[in-house]
Amino acid sequence: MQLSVSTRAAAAGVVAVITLLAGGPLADAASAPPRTAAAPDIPVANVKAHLSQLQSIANANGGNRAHGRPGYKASLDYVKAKLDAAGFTTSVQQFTASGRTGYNLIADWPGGDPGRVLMAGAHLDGVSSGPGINDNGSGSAAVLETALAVSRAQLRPVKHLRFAWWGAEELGLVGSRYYVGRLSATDRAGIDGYLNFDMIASPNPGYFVYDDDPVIEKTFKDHFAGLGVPTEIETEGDGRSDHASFKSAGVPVGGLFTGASRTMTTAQATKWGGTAGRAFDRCYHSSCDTTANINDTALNRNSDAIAHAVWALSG
Ligand code: DTR
Ligand code: ZN
Ligand code: ZN
Repeated sequence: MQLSVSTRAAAAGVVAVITLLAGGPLADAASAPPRTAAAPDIPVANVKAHLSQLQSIANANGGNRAHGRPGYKASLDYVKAKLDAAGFTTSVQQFTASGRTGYNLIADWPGGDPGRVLMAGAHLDGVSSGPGINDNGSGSAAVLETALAVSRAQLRPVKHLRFAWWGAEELGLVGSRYYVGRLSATDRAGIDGYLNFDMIASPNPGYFVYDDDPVIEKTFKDHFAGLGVPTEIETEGDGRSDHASFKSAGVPVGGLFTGASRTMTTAQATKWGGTAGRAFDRCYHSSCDTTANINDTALNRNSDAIAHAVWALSG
């Protein structure tokens, strides 16, 4: 049957649509994720499941996950197993602190430019007085779930992605300092940025953004602004978490924080809906830092912000 020109054009359009829907070559081109595809939502239920595992580990190991105690190595083994199963290349770096063996866990996502590394990390140890679920199970679990999301997406960023879980932060940033101290000058220069997440689900949460590097800071601030969540600059003290050693080595750093023992002001409570005059985390470094010491909204928002930054900054 002879078709007119306009009918052929219409038919071609229909074929193209069918091809696209059928996953033909057009679909391949159209469905291939662009390099800067938006980050996926991080299921907060998954993050909370990791926190439950860390709580169980503490319960089974004297109530804590502190450096040099069984609960720390059990925490590391849990995180490592998840990453190995998801296709990461993991390595465990040993060091000694206060006469006890400590461990850093490093997980590399295969691919990307080895000379342009984006890192995201959190300290995995807690204090000896409690299970350390907000400090810092929250950062550890959110970084873990972000790494698993990279695997689920089979992300192929321009930069090489490396995730890290530090030991002995509570003894004085020991594990991260050990890692940075053993980097060659070339490896150090090859780290484009380090993102740190230490206490990101405090029960009376503030939304604080590190202001060390303007590009990283803007990435987080714009993300929260898009959600209508006001943020403040983290001012509780430079050098008080694992980004400090990277910053000292000249690596651009950034991160998120929901507050520790300082009290929330009236202005902050108006801004964030918290409780003025109450500490951001009343269980900071205490036995009550359990899975009950977590604000789910803050955990959810910050987990999604971490994924957004990893996707956006890894190109
Ligand atoms: N040093 C962290 C808690 C902490 C206190 N101030 C800040 C500022 C930025 C990040 C973390 C912190 C700890 O006790 O693990
Ligand atoms: Zn702490
Ligand atoms: Zn901490």
